[in-house]
Amino acid sequence: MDPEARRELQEQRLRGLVDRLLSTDNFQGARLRDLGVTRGTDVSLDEIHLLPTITKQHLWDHYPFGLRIAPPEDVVCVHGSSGTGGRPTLIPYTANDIEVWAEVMARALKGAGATQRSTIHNAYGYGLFTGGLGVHHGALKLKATVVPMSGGMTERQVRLIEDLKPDVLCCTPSYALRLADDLKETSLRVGVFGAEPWTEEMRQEIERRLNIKALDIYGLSEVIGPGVACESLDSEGLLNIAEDHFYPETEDGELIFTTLTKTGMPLLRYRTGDIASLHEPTGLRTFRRMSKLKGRKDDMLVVRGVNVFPTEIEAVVLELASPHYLIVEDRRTTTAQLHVAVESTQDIRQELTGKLKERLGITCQVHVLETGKLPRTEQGKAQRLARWTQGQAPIDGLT
Ligand code: DLL
Repeated sequence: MDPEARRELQEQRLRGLVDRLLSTDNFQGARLRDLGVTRGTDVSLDEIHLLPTITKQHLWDHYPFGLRIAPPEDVVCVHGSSGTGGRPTLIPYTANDIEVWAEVMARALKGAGATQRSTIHNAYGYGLFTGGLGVHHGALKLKATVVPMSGGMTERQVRLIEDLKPDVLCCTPSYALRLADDLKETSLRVGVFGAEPWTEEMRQEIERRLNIKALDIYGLSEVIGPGVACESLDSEGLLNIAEDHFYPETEDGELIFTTLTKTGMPLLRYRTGDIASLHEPTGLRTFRRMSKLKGRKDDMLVVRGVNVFPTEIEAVVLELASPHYLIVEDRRTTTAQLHVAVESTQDIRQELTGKLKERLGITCQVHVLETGKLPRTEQGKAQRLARWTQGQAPIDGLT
């Protein structure tokens, strides 16, 4: 779509969204009225940054469905995430929202080279988590064949990949590596991996071990699930944002999305907590793009005044060790320490400590463990960061 026409469509949709929010007396509508906004045409895309943002805290304050604007009979399903600190976030979807989701996911899969003839092995978890069903809706829309494996039971996954010869693999990047441990030559050509942070170094490792092209997909349940943005075969390391449905902004590096077309629980300027940069389109594609995620605001570690994202540590670790690692933030005393536990058969402690110091500017305590000593993720998102505030270390071997 021509960028100018796209912008017009976005503005029209933004105004429609504001009208929908104003038609209810709930939180987002009331806030707009307080600002003197009485109808959609009072707002414009150029001035969207003047409208208030909404955060996860607001979602928790109005738990479970206080921010829903659709009548209950229009809600067709609920998704969400268990979230930080075990506080769930729940999102009600209307039939319209599912249609939007299927559309953006079909695009994402198609951009990865999937077609109606594809077999998509879907090892994202099915359930409240949006990964499994998001890919599922997109694959159906594309009329591809989807194998709804969900997560876990690796032996059976390997068997079905060998038997059904899928060309597309969808799962978390850490699980792709887990599968690579047990898979030999496969029919797979491309993987669509996301839901957790992963680096270029991790991408190279996955591509080498599975002999596929590994693409990054981004999304969050509050906005829709996977499909908010996704790399395509031609997108050169950036993720195409489905910005006809999800209008992106950044503020201090943080991504903010407005769900232009949702009707169940639409969000105006949702602060994601995710850090990335926005880029203009190039080539034949006309959507703006975003960088791979640098990290989450709340995952940023501040160690002796230095800001460190776990992804920076991952990039260094993968130069020397296997992709199974754990960062432990040791806050037992007032001077925080970072421990980095890796698996290797060689004594790489000194070299890794040196490289980490060079990249981060701080000295980390490196622990080299035997292969298999660190926990593997069979289901859900990989846990790369543990906090140690008192008592026993989160894993054996740390002092
Ligand atoms: O993780 C949706 C999803 C499923 C995306 C499958 C991609 C593939 P939530 O469980 O709500 O939704 O978690 C959303 O996960 O705010 C990011 O911090 C993180 N995240 C998602 N995708 C990526 C990615 C799904 N590609 C949160 N890279 C987001 C880094 C990601 N982090």
